[in-house]
Amino acid sequence: MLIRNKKTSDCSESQVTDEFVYLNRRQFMKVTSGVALGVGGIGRVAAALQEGNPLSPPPSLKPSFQNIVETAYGRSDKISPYDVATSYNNFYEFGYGKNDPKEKSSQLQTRPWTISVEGEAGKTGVFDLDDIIKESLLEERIYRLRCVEAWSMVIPWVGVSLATVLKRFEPTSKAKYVYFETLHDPKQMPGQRGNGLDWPYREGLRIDEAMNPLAMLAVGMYGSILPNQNGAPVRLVLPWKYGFKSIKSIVKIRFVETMPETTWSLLAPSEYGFYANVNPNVDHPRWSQKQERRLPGGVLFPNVVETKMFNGYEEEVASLYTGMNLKRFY
Ligand SMILES: Nc1nc2c(c(=O)[nH]1)N[C@H]1C(S)=C(S)[C@@H](COP(=O)(O)O)O[C@H]1N2
Ligand SMILES: [Mo]
Repeated sequence: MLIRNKKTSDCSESQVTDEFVYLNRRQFMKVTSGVALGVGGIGRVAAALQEGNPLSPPPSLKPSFQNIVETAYGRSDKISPYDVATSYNNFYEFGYGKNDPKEKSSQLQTRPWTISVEGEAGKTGVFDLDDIIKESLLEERIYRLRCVEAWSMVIPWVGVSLATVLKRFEPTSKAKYVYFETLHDPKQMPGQRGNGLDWPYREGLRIDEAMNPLAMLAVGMYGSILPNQNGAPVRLVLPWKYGFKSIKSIVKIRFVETMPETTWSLLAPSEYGFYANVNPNVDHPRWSQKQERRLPGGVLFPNVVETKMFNGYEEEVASLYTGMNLKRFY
């Protein structure tokens, strides 16, 4: 995603395409000439491919969860390698490069971790994460993650249905939306020290979207705890929406009556809407959303796939948007 830098002129070209070309050139060099390059971004993808798609977290992380309930979600999708999902990230609190989150997030303190629950609900207050999400209720769901930048991955998440958690706070009839906030701590999050986004990172959902069974609060992936770069210790996963809605490292949940302001729609309202449903028929103003690169992929095998309406979850979520003009409410 592009960060608008007010001090320099706006990017003239599609930076998405530029980055694609740039990363693939690096991978091409690696594959064809064997030149030792700094491993990072797609370089890691190539490395993962050569090592035979390691799908598991490193042994040091295992075992971390017992008795995760398997679900039917995504059983037919080919899972992205663990190394790719944990080294090609967007988590701007740790920098704007795809490898920054992995390289700069290792010091993030994820325990104890509290979430402040506020607003239109019967039970509000500050809760410990381990009291909100009981390990005995964890399930695994394999979901496609489609970034607005036109790449995607398939990730086996570990977590619980968002609705189950939200209902326990007893939202009132005034709770029409729910708002989420990421930790704001420039000491731990170097990306928050400079210019960039207007911190803290903020997201929101209509309450019926939040209560849809697909919406998930994840605390793990690949059978193990969430790596910091993927939003430890707890994040949203909303597979029918562009990745930026899936807010990481959540510290606040607020039930509200009116549509909350969200980071990306505040920054560039003509480019990033509140709904941000994956939609191949609504292009981003600067690039097409008809296709996506399913990672890993390279210059020889770019692995481009057609983007599906609601990222292929139409059956589960289309009824949320009946009668809505999805070109207008993008
Ligand atoms: N707090 C926070 N949450 C965030 C982001 C971020 O920069 N900060 N990036 C978003 C974007 S653009 C995407 S695509 C996904 C990426 O999740 P992943 O790195 O686990 O693949 O996280 C989303 N959640
Ligand atoms: Mo994204």
